[in-house]
Amino acid sequence: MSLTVRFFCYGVLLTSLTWSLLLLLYFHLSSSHNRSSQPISGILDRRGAGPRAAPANQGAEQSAEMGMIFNERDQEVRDSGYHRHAFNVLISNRLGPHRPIPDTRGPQCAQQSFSPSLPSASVVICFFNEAFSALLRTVHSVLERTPPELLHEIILVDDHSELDDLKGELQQYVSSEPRVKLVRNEKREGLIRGRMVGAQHATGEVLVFLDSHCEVNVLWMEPLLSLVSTDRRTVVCPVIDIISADTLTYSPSPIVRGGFNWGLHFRWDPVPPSELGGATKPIRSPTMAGGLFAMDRQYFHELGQYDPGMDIWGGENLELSFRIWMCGGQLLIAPCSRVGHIFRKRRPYGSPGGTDTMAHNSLRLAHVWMDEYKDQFLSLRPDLIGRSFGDVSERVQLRRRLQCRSFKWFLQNIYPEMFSSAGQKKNGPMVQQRPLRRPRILQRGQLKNVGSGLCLVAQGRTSQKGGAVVLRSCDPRDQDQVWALDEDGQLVLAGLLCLDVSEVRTSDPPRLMKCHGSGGSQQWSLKSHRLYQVSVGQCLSLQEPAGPKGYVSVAICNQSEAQQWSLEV
Ligand code: LR7
Ligand code: MN
Repeated sequence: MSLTVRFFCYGVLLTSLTWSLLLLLYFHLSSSHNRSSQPISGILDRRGAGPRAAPANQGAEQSAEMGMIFNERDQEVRDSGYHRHAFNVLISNRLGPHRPIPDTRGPQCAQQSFSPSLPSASVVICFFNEAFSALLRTVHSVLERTPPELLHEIILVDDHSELDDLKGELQQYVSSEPRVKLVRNEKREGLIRGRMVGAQHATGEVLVFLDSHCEVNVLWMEPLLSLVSTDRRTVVCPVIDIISADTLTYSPSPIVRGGFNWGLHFRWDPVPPSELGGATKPIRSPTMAGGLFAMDRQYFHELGQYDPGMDIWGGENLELSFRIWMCGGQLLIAPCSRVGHIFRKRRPYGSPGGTDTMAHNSLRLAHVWMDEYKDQFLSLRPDLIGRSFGDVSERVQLRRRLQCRSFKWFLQNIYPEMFSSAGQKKNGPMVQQRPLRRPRILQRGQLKNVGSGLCLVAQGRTSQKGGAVVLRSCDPRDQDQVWALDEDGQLVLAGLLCLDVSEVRTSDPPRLMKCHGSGGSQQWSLKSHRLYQVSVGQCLSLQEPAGPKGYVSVAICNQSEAQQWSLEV
């Protein structure tokens, strides 16, 4: 080895050592900081590691680099977390049980006042194999953001989970917190019978159901209880804010209401102008998403709880929604009550025996509640005609006993959208709707790798979806070498496609994909010349040893020149 090369190697070694030490120190500090339950963004900013300036919302904005991978252990937590839970458990663990979240309510909500004598609530959270940190954050957000006099208890129903930390560690936690009770199912029941078990144990006046990966926002409980106490046959949902599965960032949802299609999939619909009252006025909703709502406890029982013949997951939300409206109640969304929910791209668990419980449950609800309209469902699902769905006679009797109205009445009076063309077209499964917005471009230019002096370009055609990217000699006149970095962290090549990584197979090289606008796999942060991939937790790097092909990959972040990039004209 020549002297210069040796010096260079020592230099790199020294720099990376210093860097690793600094990172170690920073994470040690930020985790002890976390335990003392102050906002983590504070320390990131102070230590100069925070990617953005202190945000307007009281430092609630979370660091984009929260998911950075430092070693194999981090990688393992992240990868097994995605596998088991379908979200970024590494970030969830680092966030810990408390974190500040932005107040996403409309400005007028601050002016709302509530009766001093609201009823008290039993919060029921049913879970199966939930990530412990997410479950704990759900519970803590309730404990910390609900006035003690309104929180009668929290009932956790363990639906026969298999994960170790949900056994001993959870038990220990619960025995230290008198307001939290834990009930364990002896066998897997599914979320529907699971919630019924929770309701059976509850003694508060109002039941409030939550999924096990939620975070409730400021003054979330008051609007729910206030509406239920005014009319005990009113069932109330909060607005469900979005917690990103990849970055755990909390962001507001637009105000939409619940609908469904003839495939009996839930969907979000725009609120018709006739239903819009004002920023704080509740909105009538034909259906609920299912997981998050408040209901008078006695009324829950009078109305027939849930259909105990429904298994594991799916359909119970439409069944309860139809039942509420058709049998004399109403379903509202309180725009000033906000609860975040982790939206995953897939459900991380199956059902015992692998049955399609959504189909089974939908058949039951169609036969009990939809009268002649069940044919609309069956004509879309001819595969289900003749499939057995168990005995529904008790539910039919319930409908008779409660003297409920017809499904036709429900459609005509509560969900007239179903008859409009818009209502009939969309038959796909539930999609998560986001407001349309064109993100602002922050920076534009060639993306030059400092180590090699080469520029990042498409390997094949710039417009080819799924195409790889490679390093080639820079040509400032070539429009196909121009990248734009926008405020959502998207890196868009030639105004066409976005630089994207596979969240599941992180070792796959990055590629060009249609821009999806929901962060995660397309969210990058360019800081100190490093291009950090937010959901993978690693940095864009020239593949070493640098071969003539100019391949790039994402790798554990370091200070080497292979990971130094500049975006400039
Ligand atoms: O076998 C099971 N046992 C359980 O205890 C399966 C699930 N569960 C638990 C699970 O841990 C979670 O806490 O039940 C809860 C809901 O399950 P998820 O989170 O897998 O459901 P989801 O969020 O994908 O689906 C929505 O639709 C479901 C239909 O059955 C339920 O009604 C969910 O509560 C509901 N979630 C929401 O409404 C949150 C907002 C989603 C939207 C839009
Ligand atoms: Mn959920």
